[in-house]
Amino acid sequence: MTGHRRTTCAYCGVGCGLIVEQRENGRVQVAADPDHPANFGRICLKGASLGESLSTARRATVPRVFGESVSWDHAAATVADRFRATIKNHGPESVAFYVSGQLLTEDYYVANKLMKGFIGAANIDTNSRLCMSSSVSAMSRAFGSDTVPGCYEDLEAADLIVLVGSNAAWCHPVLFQRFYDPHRANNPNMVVIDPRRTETATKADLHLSLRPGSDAALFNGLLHHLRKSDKLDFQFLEEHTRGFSATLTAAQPFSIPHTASECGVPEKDIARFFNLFARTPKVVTLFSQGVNQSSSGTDKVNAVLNCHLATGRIGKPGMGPFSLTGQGNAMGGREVGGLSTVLAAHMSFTPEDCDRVERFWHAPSLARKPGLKAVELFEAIHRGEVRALWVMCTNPAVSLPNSERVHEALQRIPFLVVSECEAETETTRFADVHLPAQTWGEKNGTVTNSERRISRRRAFLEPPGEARPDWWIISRVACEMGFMQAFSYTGPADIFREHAALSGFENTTRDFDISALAELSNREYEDLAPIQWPVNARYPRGRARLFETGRFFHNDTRARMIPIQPRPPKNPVCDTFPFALNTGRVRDQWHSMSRTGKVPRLFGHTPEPMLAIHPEDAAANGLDQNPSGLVMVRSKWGGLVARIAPTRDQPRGTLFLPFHWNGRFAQAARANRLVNPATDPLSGQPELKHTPVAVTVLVPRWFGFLLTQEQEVPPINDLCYQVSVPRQGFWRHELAGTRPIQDYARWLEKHWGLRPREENWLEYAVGGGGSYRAAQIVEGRLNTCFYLTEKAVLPDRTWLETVFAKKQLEARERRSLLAGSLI
Ligand SMILES: Nc1nc2c(c(=O)[nH]1)N[C@H]1C(S)=C(S)[C@@H](COP(=O)(O)OP(=O)(O)OC[C@H]3O[C@@H](n4cnc5c(=O)[nH]c(N)nc54)[C@H](O)[C@@H]3O)O[C@H]1N2
Ligand SMILES: Nc1nc2c(c(=O)[nH]1)N[C@H]1C(S)=C(S)[C@@H](COP(=O)(O)OP(=O)(O)OC[C@H]3O[C@@H](n4cnc5c(=O)[nH]c(N)nc54)[C@H](O)[C@@H]3O)O[C@H]1N2
Ligand code: SF4
Ligand SMILES: [Mo]
Repeated sequence: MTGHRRTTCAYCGVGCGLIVEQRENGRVQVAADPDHPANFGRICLKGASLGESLSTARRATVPRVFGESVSWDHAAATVADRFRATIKNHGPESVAFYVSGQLLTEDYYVANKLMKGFIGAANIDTNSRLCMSSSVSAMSRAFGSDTVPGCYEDLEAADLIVLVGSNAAWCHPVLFQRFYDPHRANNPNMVVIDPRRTETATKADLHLSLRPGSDAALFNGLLHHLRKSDKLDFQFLEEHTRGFSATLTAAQPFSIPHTASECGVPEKDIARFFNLFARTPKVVTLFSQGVNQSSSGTDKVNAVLNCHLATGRIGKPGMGPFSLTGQGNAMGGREVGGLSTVLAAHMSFTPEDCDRVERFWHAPSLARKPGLKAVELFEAIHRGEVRALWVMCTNPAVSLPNSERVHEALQRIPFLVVSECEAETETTRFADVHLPAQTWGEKNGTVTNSERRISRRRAFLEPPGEARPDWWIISRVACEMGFMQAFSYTGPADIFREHAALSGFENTTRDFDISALAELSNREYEDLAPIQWPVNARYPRGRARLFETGRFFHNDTRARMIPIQPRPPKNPVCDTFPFALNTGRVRDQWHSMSRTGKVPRLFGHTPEPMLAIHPEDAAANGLDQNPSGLVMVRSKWGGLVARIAPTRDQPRGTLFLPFHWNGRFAQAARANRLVNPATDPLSGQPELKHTPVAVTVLVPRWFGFLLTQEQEVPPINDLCYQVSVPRQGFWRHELAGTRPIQDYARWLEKHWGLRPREENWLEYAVGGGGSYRAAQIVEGRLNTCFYLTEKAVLPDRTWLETVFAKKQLEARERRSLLAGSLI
């Protein structure tokens, strides 16, 4: 296919519209869609580089069963037989699906229907459990429904934006640009609440660097202050809420001095924030993983919602609480009911809902109670209760906490199926059956973004080999299990229509209703323009905001204020593990890097897994005296090696490590080896932002780096640190070893396939192996350079990286090579 096609971005929940153009030469150009209401022509670097991520080089192209390539018939029969046998012998609860907010709505719908309606258990959970389940629980508790009340326009209409636990400048960049423009004078006021001084915080008018985990105290304090300064909307409270007096009583002790001491923030900053909030009616509070990923995440979100309900600042232009969804279709997953704790189409496990869904699906054995939540699910595998697992579109070996234990579970489970587009991930290594999935650019369907806007993903590429869309794979297995009638879909449009019809089925009380889309023709589905739900007879063009009239989805139409008793993180720091480890994202990588890892320029920003630490903490622990910068980080759950990046942006006593790195690019730097599996009692969301750890110096025998045009090589066993990333035209390998290298040339030849014996090899070695530098120029171009030392400082990589781009080195550049910078 050549020409233009509209679609949405593969990555985050902002849900930007893109226009892809396939050129005659096979190249794909990706640009922002000027007409898409999520981004109106804006794009970020990850989105803009999607065209460079399309290589099919490492893709899965045929089904594999026990390591053998097989036909789809064989693979589907194997999966169906093993699932059927497991269910027969051990009951429906002995099987489970672990799915993903990156599936399309149609994929997700079919997976949920198969598990909850036809297998008859609710053991389908999703990586969204790790992502926004605390927000789901809190909004359900407050509103009686999992509803994001507002829309992106509210961010532009607001006078004050409060970001709680969100690094939106990096993680929701286009949304961030909608309310922050460095060239504009009248940006709304911005308050950022985050222990770290993030990129987002540097743009804020006020940054509250609060003590990790103290957000509930902060918002209790705010509620109390709103009351004291007479900013409560008593009419709204009287008419539209319940529980406010108990809630205000619980907030009573949180005076400004008390809040300041609980949060470790100066009183004057607390007062400034409280006053700004009190006097600004048009305020949007955006929240994300800094509050969700906590053992009290649900309470923290309710503490935020309380403040908006108490002031009636909800459902109106420019104001409201706003949960940021992370993955491109986390919201779509919630719509279909992809979490084990809900049923389908925003229905729960009440007898009426079960009866309704059972009739709609003609389900032979509908699940009647919630299933296992993600972290519990992997524990149930250890206990032998779950014996067959199907993982789709997620990489739990990297992304679940306490990952050594997760690896053991993946090893231990009698039958593991993985639907994955890549040929190899840390999870597929454990798979008995690997089903090759299509991915972005190949698949057709819909996604829903953070503001409830449904948009189409459209295919524009030929899938490699036998890769298939996820809805097809699941339906194929369902048919093989004997559920032909319910799963004989001919395409995603069939599934979407059914999903839309279910949302409107006997619906008098549910927020999620897209019944006006249930009759779309295939053509109309193909052309579907972005639209915000609900989309029904009353709102045929969708609806920007809910709760305008103060009516909520609890039976009595009133929202609930929830009294909050703040709780500290489950596992406190102690003498043995004195640092609080925080984990999260970097600007240019996406999760376990399966797509962003294919784009060399995305490694420019953060080429290594760096551990952020305050310089005084580094000094106090002797870490600054170690020229390699390498450290061992240990927790009760595991250990890893990383390089420190001292920065005053990181508060004392805390550390930050990105969770992206895994075995493919870095040996032993997977953050979740360390992370505790503590979860929130209501949402089951793990506390990924707080694990007590210890940090000690790691003194390798030698350390260095190798830049080479040669291809990627397998990890070398006797290294204590190896990070290998692609850069434009070469690979960058950061290395450290515990054993001395006797003969550098031989070592390079053996492990890296380099040819140091050739004439064009320049080298320089000092005294018995203390230091070694080498470079090789082939046909006038830099082909390889290698720098190793036992204790000295290595040259900066920046200049050398630029030399790789040169077709012909100048004499001065050649002379400078072994120095590592222009002399
Ligand atoms: N570049 C990039 N963008 C992404 C993703 C990606 O992988 N890469 N993933 C997407 C997904 S799935 C998600 S869920 C979103 C996540 O988006 P964000 O939630 O914005 O990202 P995180 O880096 O996980 O965490 C946000 C911040 O929470 C802070 N934090 C830690 N502890 C606390 C605390 O106790 N209180 C407060 N107030 N803050 C705290 C951290 O310091 C961090 O800066 O990003 C989406 N966008
Ligand atoms: N320590 C720590 N851990 C975290 C977090 C954190 O902040 N700290 N954040 C958590 C959060 S919020 C999230 S969302 C998770 C994300 O964690 P994961 O879900 O594990 O992340 P991804 O790397 O996006 O995994 C998606 C996988 O699906 C594959 N894939 C892509 N497209 C398709 C497709 O169409 N079909 C199929 N079948 N496969 C496909 C990709 O190649 C990739 O292997 O991580 C969580 N883990
Ligand atoms: S902001 Fe998110 S959806 Fe938009 S282009 Fe960037 S990664 Fe894609
Ligand atoms: Mo997420």
